[in-house]
This record gives sequence, C-alpha cells and structure tokens, in this order.
Amino acid sequence: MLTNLKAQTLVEKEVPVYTLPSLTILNNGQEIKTAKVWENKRRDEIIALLKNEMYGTMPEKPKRMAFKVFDVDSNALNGKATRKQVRVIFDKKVDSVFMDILIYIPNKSRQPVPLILGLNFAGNQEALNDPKIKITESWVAKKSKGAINNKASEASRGYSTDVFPIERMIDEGYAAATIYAGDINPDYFNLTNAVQSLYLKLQNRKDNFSTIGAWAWGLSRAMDYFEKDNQIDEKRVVLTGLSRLGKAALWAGALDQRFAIVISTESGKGGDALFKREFGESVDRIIKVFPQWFCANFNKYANNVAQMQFDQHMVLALVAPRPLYIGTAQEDLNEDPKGEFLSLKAAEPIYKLYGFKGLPINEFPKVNSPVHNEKMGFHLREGKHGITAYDWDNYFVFIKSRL
Ligand code: GTR
Repeated sequence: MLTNLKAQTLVEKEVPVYTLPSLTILNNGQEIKTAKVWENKRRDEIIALLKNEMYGTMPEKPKRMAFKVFDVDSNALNGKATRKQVRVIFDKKVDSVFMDILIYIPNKSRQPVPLILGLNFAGNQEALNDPKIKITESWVAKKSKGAINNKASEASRGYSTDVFPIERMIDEGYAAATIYAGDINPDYFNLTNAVQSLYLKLQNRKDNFSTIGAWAWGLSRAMDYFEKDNQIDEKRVVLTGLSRLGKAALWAGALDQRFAIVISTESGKGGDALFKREFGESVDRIIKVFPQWFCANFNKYANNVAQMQFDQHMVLALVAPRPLYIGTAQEDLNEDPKGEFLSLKAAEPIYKLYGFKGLPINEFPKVNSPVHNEKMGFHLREGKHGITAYDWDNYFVFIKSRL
C-alpha cells in the first residue's frame, strides 16, 4: 500500500517535463478529424478509461425512483421566491437511501426558469438562514460548523450563504438548487455507506466505486427531478461546484450532457488540474488523505503519473461543445492554478472540432483578468482557496449570454 506521501513542488521552475495523452487519437491509433467521430467513438473510449481507472462506474438511472415534495412555501425570501424541498428516493423499495434537494424559484421570473445547481459541504441548512430548511440527518464532518458527534445542528443555519449565493441568484432571475453531498455518500472511506450499500451489489466489481463518482451520479438524479418539475427549465441548468465538489460537478457535467453549462471553482487535482504537471497536490497525497474519492485502480498511479493514459483535460473535453468556465485563485497553489489553465487549453482541440475558437490567450493570464470566448472562460483571482463575490460576478457575466 501507500507509504510514501510524495511532496510535489510548488516552484514553477521545478516542474518536470510531461506529455499529455492525446484527445484526438483513437485507441486504434487513428487520428479523429470530426466532431461526429469524437461523439461516436473517442468520447466513449475516454469515458471508459476514466471510469475504469479513476472515477469508477455508477449504475444507470434507477428504475424505481420516487420524488417527494415535502415542503413548498411561495413566500420565501420575503416573498421573492418559492422554496421547495424535494426528497429523491433512489429506489422506492429502500426509502432510507435518499438525498434532499433544496430549491428556490424566483417568483418574478417567467417560468420555466433556468437554474443553478451545486452540491454543498455540510447540509442544505447551511445554504441560507431560513428556519424552514430541513437540517440534514446524514453524517457531517467533525469540523463542520456546529457539528455534534458528526451530526449537523441549528448552529450551522446560513453558515455558507457566500459559497452558493441563493438570494443573488434569485435577484438575477435564476432558480437555485443545492444538495448535501453527504446525503448521496458521506465523505469518508467506508464501503457500506448510503448509495454504496444500495448499488455495490449490482456491480461486479466492488473496487470500482468512488465517492466523487457517486456525487456526480447524484447530480444526474437531481436533473431527473428537474425534468419533471414544470417550474424549472431543465434545458438551462448550470452546474457548479467548489473544490472537491467541483471535481464531482465536472465529472457529472462530462458524463451527463443534459447540463447546459459547467462551472468549476478551484477543483484542482482530480477536477480541472493536470496530474501530469507535478505541481501542487500529488496523486499520492490525494489518495492517502481522501481514499474514498477515486476507485481502487487509481491507487496504482501513486508516484507513477507517467503511466497514466489519461488526465484531467479529458474530463474538460467531455464537456464540449457546452460552455465551460474555470475560476481559480492565485494563492491556491495546492490546486495548481496554472495546471487548471493548461488543462482548459489542452481541451481546446475538441471545441475546435465543433468549429469554436480556442481561448484568445496562450499564456497563463494575469491576476483578476478574466478571459472568455464563446464557449470557454477562465479567471485567476487574487487570494486564497474558496469562492468569493468576484468569482460569482464573473460566473453571472459568463452565464448570462450563454444560457
Ligand atoms: C483539499 C484537497 C483538494 C480540494 C480541497 C477541498 O484538501 O487537497 O483536492 O479538493 O481539499 O475540497 O476543499
């Protein structure tokens, strides 16, 4: 097993030379030249590789899901919005395994409304200071605000309104929806948890499960619900995520083409940053500290990134031709901001197959200088790991003309 927690450099000059696996060469060696061949062949090859080596395989859409709307209040946010809470039971016969979606819909906007979706870190109750939001009963990390014996408490209400600014979304005319990632699968290693306990028995390979894969799968189940809610425009759903939840958002957006736009904030290694550019968090560290995030096959790449036949530019390319935005922060070296930019640049060939241009710059941009084209966006803001009003300002600008 892993004993050596390899420290990678945080010094640009020390980054070793690396080569990225090609997006456009098929497994049989042929070069692809059209979006059609990308869609019909190469896309599937890349998905199979990423499932097998990194994110694991999740089951198809369950056949016996149930959606229970357990709360509706058209006078939320001082009358600006309608709050809904929906329990998604993944299998009607096992009602102990579910996730709750918290949704706010602007009352002024014409329906169906576009929606912004994001997982949250410690329960829906953190998203807004609204006493009607159900406090999660799922396991939460000890360090979560107000957690007592790994359970959330009243003290956490409204604790993270800046991370996912629901009221601002409503004011901008979007519906907002959030789900606690830990409802889908708690963020620690235990193969009998939540969704795992339901689905591992359906899979031949118990080692081919990952928590990030499960979270991504849960996001697609939320989309299954949006398709049934006629207040929401399921064709205009923006998928967002910060950090580890950005990793899940990217993987969900890569696989599930129903998501219209994908925005990743500082998702770093295992999200939008290149592993092969050995800067910041290493494979060794990520699998040692977070053994639940990726499937067992991924462990073989500890100290061994040269053997990877894949990297994160592939995940980004799977989002094409849909709009994709990456926001990151100058001091967040663990996530490798430059590696996030280079990964986006490396995904360009697939956008180009669809006839879109690459980003208008080739060099890593200066701080606080967002760059966009029709389909891609990137910014490096000043400051540390996290998400700020500056990030959201830029996301709203990007979304507005592309949704
Ligand atoms: C860090 C981890 C990153 C990132 C982050 C987070 O400790 O190294 O990969 O995902 O956590 O999710 O907050």
